[in-house]
Amino acid sequence: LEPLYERLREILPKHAQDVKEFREAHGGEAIGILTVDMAYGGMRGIKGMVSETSVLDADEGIRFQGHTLLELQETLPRGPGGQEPLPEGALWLLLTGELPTQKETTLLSKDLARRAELPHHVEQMLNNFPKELHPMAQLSAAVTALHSESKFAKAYATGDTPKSKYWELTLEDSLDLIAKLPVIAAMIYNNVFHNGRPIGKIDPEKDLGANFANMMGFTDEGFVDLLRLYLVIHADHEGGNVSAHTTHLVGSALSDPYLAYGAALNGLAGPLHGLANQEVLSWLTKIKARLGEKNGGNWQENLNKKSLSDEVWNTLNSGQVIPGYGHAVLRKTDPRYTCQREFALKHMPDSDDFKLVSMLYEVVPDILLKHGKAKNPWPNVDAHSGILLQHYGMTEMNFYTVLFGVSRAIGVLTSLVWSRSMGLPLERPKSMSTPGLKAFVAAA
Ligand code: FAM
Repeated sequence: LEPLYERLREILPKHAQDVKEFREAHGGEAIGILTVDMAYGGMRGIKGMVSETSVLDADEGIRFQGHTLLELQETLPRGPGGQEPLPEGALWLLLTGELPTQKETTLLSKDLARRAELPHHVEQMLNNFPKELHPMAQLSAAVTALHSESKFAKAYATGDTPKSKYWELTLEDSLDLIAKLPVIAAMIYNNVFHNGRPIGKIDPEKDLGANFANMMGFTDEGFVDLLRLYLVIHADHEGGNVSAHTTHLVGSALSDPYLAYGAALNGLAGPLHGLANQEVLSWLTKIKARLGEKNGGNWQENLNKKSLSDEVWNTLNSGQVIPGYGHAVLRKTDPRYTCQREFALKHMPDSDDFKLVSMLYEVVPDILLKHGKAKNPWPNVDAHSGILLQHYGMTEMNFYTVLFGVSRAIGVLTSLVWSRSMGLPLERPKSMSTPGLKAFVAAA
């Protein structure tokens, strides 16, 4: 992987120097105001951290190193026989800021295949977990246990590793982890849902998405391509979301990438973050059951805007959120939703589940606007992903967030490499108590 390292040895130190000069010239300039509501309100709108890999625009959605997802679907190298971009290409782009060639992407695919093997103790641990333990808890435990492999932690412990070497060691661990995640995920999938069926061997000639699909027992080209797309669009969503911010925060203590990402996965497992994709599917399943209740299970016959509106209102009136809708930053339809909708229009236009999701898209935003709480009534990434997986036979919904977890590593770990290259310090914002805030406001 020398060409990638060579490129990064040019790019990252230059960027760190640029940041140094920028801070020297403008370090004291104000970039926003803070209000009492922001302190209580989950820090929404506070520009309080730097993340170089991607930026989220409220209307337009995410850009990876300046490129929209739509552009990336056109420009990133594709897998053999596929139409969707390769996650390895997104990884190269997020790391370097440059679009990779097909050759560079293939180089990365081969390198990741070489790094994929798990240590025996992690395999053993995964095989010993009870099937009832949620797949996300299994994933985060296994990632944390991979700490035994950390090159960063080993080098740091010697006491004579200069700070200038931190980013390379972080990158080594990050590539190892990104390569091992599909293997861990496939083992969890096969153990929990397929009686411990062996995952087979990684094929060094295949890309990450194809190997991942094959290890879980899927060979359909359509599924392989969907998985590639899935792994690209979930990879990064700027720095403030729970999984990215956790990686950044824990990594800022110089905990190695395995410890930092293990922590992030515990945040991704929450229903307001990554677990929403599982929640959407169980919500859709309940809606279908109710629509089919008086109809011998034939829910399709009762599917209309009126019956769906009633279901949406029922959910809201019982005090629950509509999973897959709303966002802390976005104020329009998530382009990650649109990518998946386009995929469905191409590959499964006649699917009943797709009709259901499409009709919800017509119904939910108006209802959320009438309900008057959510600042964003539009769908996010999680509103769509489940039914695509169902279509290809991956029906086990409590596994879905694990796929998100395999993908999210690509963005947040590359961001961690950038952070180490810039020498960003321990993150430690100031917190206040309510009496302290009241006194501050009274004195102002
Ligand atoms: N359904 C019903 N109420 C909603 C809602 C939704 N989909 N989205 C927001 N609200 C409510 C929210 O609960 C809050 O109510 P309270 O004042 O009673 O606490 C109010 O509207 C204002 O919230 P907001 O400012 O619009 O949203 P937040 O920034 O606080 O939260 C989300 C953002 C994503 C947590 C929220 O929209 C939500 O709970 N959505 C459903 C869960 C979901 O889809 N999460 C996945 C997000 C996704 F992009 C990801 O991380 N993978």
